[in-house]
Amino acid sequence: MPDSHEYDDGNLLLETAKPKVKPPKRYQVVLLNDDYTPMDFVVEVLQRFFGMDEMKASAVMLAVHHDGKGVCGVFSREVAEMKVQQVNQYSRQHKHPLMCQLEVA
Ligand code: TYC
Repeated sequence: MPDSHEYDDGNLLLETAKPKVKPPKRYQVVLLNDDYTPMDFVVEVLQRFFGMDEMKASAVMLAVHHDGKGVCGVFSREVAEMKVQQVNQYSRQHKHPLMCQLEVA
């Protein structure tokens, strides 16, 4: 049996190609409020892991304190997962219940 391409009648068939790559999803790293983690510790976490200066970190910490949760940053999945793990591990090491989680942006 010959290959099907040998039956090619020479007509060019043009189809609209579907885009092969979608833009990568972005992931929000979200900090949750709790009643026990000291405010200073949250500010330190935001500076250490998210590169915020003290003013920005204080503003984000207070927003989380008042609203229940808040976005620390938006990253690729790999980077967001790493930040969540680092923040949660750092908080456990310091015996604070501070929780950080990942959400699709
Ligand atoms: N609510 C905490 C307190 O009053 C402070 C706090 C802010 C804790 C933000 C967690 O993600 C947080 N000490």
